[in-house]
Amino acid sequence: MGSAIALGFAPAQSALAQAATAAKAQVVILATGGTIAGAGASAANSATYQAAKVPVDKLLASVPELGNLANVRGEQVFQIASESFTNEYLVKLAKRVSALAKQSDVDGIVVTHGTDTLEETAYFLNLTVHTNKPIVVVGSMRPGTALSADGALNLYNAVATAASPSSAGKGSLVVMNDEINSGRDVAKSVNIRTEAFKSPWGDLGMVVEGKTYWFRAPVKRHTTNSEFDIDKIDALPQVDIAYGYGNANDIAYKAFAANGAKALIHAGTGNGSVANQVVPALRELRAKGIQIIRSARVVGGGFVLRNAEQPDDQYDWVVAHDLNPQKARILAALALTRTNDSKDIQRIFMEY
Ligand code: DAS
Repeated sequence: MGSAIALGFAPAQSALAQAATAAKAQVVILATGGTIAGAGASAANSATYQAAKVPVDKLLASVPELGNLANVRGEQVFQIASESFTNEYLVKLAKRVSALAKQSDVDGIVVTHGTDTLEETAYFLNLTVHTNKPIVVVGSMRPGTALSADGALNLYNAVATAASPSSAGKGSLVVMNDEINSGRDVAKSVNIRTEAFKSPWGDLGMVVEGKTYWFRAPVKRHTTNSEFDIDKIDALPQVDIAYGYGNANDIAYKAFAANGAKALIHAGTGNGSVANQVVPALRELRAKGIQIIRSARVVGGGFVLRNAEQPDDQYDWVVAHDLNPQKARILAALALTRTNDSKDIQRIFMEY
C-alpha cells in the first residue's frame, strides 16, 4: 500500500495535526544549569553528582511528554551550578526573559535553574520583568540519573503551568514537588529532600497530571505593577549579608563596606536583633551613607517589626519585613537603582 501521502490522507491528517499544534501554547525553556541538568555516577547517587552537565536539548528529549502540553523550544543561557550565580547572570537572564515575553510567538517561559539560589532569581524576575505571561522557575533535588529523580516531573509540571492561561498575572512562579509557589515567597528550606521548597505563607496551588489548581494569589507588587524594569537596568549595586549570632562582632560589616557595599543586610537573631557590640559600627556606616537593613536568620512565618527591639527611626535603619536575608539583598539592590532615601527604601520593602 502506498504511503498515506500518496493516497492524499496526509494533508487532512497534517491539517488536524497543524490545528492541534497551533492550539498549543508556545513555551520557551531557558536552561541555566543546576541539578536538574545534573548527572551522578550511579542510580544510587541521589545527592552525590555533578550539577550543570546535561544540555537543554537532552533535557527536553528526556521528557517527550512535554510535547503533549505545549510547543516547546529550548535555549541554553548558562550551564552553571546556581551557587555561582552573580548579579551579571541575574541581569542577563532577566533581560532574555523580558525580550522573549515581548514576542507574540511566546506564551510562557520556563527557567531551569539550580536550587541553591533559585529563590533569588525567581524573586528578581518577579520584580523586574514587565509581563503578565507566566514565568516559571524550576529545578530538582536529584539528578536525572538517580532513582526516583524528581526533575522530569518537575519540568513537566513547570511547562504545564507556563502553558496554562490561568498562570498569567500571578508574578513569577516556582514549580517543584507538585506545588506552585510564588517566586516572592518561596525559599529552599531543606537541603536534600525533594520537598525542599516552602513558602512561609503557603503555596499558591498544585499541578496534577498536567493541570493547574489554584487556591491563592499573590498580594505584593510584581511584574507589570513593579517600578523596577529590567529593560532599564544594566547593573546592580553591591549589597552584602552578615549573620547575627552569639559573640558576634562588626568586622564583616566593615569589610563589606570597605569593599564598596551600598547596603548591608543584617541576618539578625530573633526579630532581626543587633548585638550591642555591633550597633556602633552599623550606625557609623549608616552615617557614611550605607543603608542598614534588618532581616532575620529566623525565617518562615513571621516578619521583622520596625522599632520593636531596635530604634530604627532613631538609627535611620530599614526593616526587611518578611523577606529572608537573600531576598532582602535582591530587593535592596533594586531599590538602590532608584533611590538612596531610607524612607523610600522602607516603602519598597513594605510593598514588594
Ligand atoms: N548546586 C546546586 C545548584 O546548582 C544543585 C541544585 O540543587 O540544583 O543550585
